[in-house]
Amino acid sequence: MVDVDMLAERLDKAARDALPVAKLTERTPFDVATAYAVQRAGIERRRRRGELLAGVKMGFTSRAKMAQMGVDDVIWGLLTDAMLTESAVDVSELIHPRVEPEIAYLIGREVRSAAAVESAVTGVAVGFEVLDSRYRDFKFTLPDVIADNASAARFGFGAWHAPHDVSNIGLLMEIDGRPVQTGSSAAILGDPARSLRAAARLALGAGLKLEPGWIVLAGAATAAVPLPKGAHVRVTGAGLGSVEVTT
Ligand code: OOG
Repeated sequence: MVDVDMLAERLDKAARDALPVAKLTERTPFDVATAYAVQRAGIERRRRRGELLAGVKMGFTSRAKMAQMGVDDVIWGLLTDAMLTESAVDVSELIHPRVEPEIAYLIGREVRSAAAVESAVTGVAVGFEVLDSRYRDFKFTLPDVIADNASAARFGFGAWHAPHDVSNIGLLMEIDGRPVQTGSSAAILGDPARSLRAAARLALGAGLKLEPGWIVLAGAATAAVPLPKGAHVRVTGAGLGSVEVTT
C-alpha cells in the first residue's frame, strides 16, 4: 500500500524548505493514478494553508519538452494563487528553478464540458512558468513528476487579449536582453487550443470544473532554461505583447 499522504508531505516539505529529495518511486514504485492522488493530496495541504485554486497547467505538450525531460505523455497540474507572480520571483525560495514561455488562457465562465471550454475563454496572453522540480538534479519518472504537481512553482502572464487564433505565433524568451529560446505556439500539440481542451477534459475527469477567473497554461513551446538570481526575463508572443519578470 502506498501512503499517499506521506508522499505528498515529503514533496510539500521539500518545496517549503527548498531542499530537493530523492525520487519517490526509488523507494515506492507507484502508477500514474496514484501519482495524481499524491498531487491532489499536496494541493489539499496548500489549501489548508489558505491557498486558493487558480487554474490548471499542462505539461509535456511539446516535443522539445518531452525530449528535454525524457518522458512521452501529456501531464497536468494545479495552480494556486500563491504561485502567481506579478513582477519578481524570489529564487532563494526555490531549489533549481527553470523558466519557460507559455500561452495562457483566462476562463470567464464555469466550464461544464470540455467541448464548451473555448467558448468560456475570455482572454489569451503570453505567459511564463517557473518550474522547480522537488527532485534532486531535476530528474524524475512520469509518476514522480505528476506527484510533484508537474514541477509547478510560479507563473505569470501579460495583458489579456480578446480570444483569437494563436495556433502559430512566434514566441521569444530573453534573459537580460539575450534571446535564450524561440519557438512557435504550434509546438504545443499543434495548437495550444488542443491543450486547453485537454486541460478541461482532464480537470473534469478528476471532478474539477474550470472556474471563472482561472488560468490555463497550455504548456511550453520550447525547452526550459535555468533561472538564476538577478535575471531579467522577457517573454514576447507575436500579437500578444510581452511579460517580464525579475529574480
Ligand atoms: C515538468 C513540467 C513540464 C511543460 O510545459 O512542459 C511543463 C518539468 O519539465 O519539470 O510544465
